[in-house]
Amino acid sequence: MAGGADSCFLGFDFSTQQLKVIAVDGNLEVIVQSSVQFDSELPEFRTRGGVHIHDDKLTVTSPALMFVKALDVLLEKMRNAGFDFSRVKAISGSGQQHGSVFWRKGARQTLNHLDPQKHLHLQLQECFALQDCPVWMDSSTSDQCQFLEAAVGGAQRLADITGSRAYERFTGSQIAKIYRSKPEEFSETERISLISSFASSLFLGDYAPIDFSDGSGMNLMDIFERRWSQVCLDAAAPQLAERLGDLTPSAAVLGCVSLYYTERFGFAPSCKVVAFTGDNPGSLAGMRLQEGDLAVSLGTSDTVFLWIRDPRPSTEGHIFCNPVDCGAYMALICFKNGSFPRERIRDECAGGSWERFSAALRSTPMGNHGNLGMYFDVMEITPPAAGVHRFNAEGQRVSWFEQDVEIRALLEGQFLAKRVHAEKLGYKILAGTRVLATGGASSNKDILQLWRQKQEHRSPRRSETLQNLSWPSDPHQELKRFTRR
Ligand code: ADP
Ligand code: XUL
Repeated sequence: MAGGADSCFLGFDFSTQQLKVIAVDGNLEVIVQSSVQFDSELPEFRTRGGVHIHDDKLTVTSPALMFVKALDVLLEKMRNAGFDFSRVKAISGSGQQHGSVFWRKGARQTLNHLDPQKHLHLQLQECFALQDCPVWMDSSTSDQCQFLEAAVGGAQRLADITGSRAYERFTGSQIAKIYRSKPEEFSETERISLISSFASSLFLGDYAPIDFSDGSGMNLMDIFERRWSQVCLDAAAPQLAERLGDLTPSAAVLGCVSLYYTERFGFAPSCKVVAFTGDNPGSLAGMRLQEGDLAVSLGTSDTVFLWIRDPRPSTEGHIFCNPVDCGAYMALICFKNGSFPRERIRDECAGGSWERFSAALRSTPMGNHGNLGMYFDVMEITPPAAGVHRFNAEGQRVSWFEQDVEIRALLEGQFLAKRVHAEKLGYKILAGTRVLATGGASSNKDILQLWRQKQEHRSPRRSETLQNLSWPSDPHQELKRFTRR
């Protein structure tokens, strides 16, 4: 696509807590950034952290219409700030992985004929068979997971096909749950999108295909053949293939923006819509990760991922199709207790201030005098454990730490877990391994200090150098006391 300072490209991120956009020029310089925070800027949806946690504490959803309204608000913010949409050559972006949107029969017609005089959210309010989208934080589908694994011949067999054993948040089990618990809504459903393909559908004015990378997070796709796995589809729900539509490469050009955007905002009719993908695959592409690098994303969730050529799916962690190179893969481990416990402990131990939180990290030594903690505020994914677990230097369980010790224990525990689980999966973290950090908490240099070696930190947002940190001599020993697998 044409480069140069005059061209401009928009990248959107439909994430858990907010909708973000950046505009880059043809030299990849960021020229505009903006965002809409769901909780504070769209209070009518009454979310906390962008989600609704239901009474069972396991079901977690976000309103479909909130994402749509966020796009209305964001584009208007940009227009009011004088952004020239006519310069935009192409749009793409990412979405939180695994979340799903259930479009009601007739929604395609509405998407095809959007009225440029009206807000999107007013036109699409009747378009969803389910008002609330299951999102990646949901862990309510254990029964469906068991059923899916049994249907294909076990957890390892499912991983051999789809790259992962059955996970509660993966879309296949979520669809199976809706099919069984809400049969009317399911039969009213004309198309199921991931959050990413839902976002590209909004720009395209038509249903957009699911891309290979984000499609790998569903337990429904054969990641080696890059097509739906019939045995997995059949285990989830009937006539699923037609409800899911086609799959597409992650960098495919899907078409041009719909008339709605040219007429309402002045986009050029030639502005391309490139497939959206999952936020982690999007980070891999955006960080220009290379083979041998390790990426750590510190967003609402924490993830560790790397580029691999020779995938060996196992019953821990995930293998996704690589969004950049169709012959490659990415391996990923996801930790649900990322930003939320950091924010909780910041509020409890640092008066709500990241600056005081950082000062506590600076004032405590590496290794925290042997004090170690695991903070699973909600049921963790890796490992599947819950609760807060603190141990003193003698390995005895304790019920509290001094505030500064608590802050360091949280961070060291989070990073130890990343390292231990990555090594368990066979990832080699060698002296020369580059560790690249991204996500909201990567703006905090004192958090980045916690990584093990001097590493180059190269995120799209920042370019810093990580300093030394030595780890407790045997992290496996430290962790195996309280991780279940
Ligand atoms: P997501 O894309 O999942 O919505 P982001 O990658 O944008 O999340 O990260 C948002 C998170 O970044 C916030 O929830 C907040 O906890 C964290 N964050 C922002 N600034 C800091 C900071 N200075 N120190 C630590 N964490 C921070
Ligand atoms: C990855 C995962 C999370 C979401 C967060 O498997 O569940 O990282 O993508 O947005």
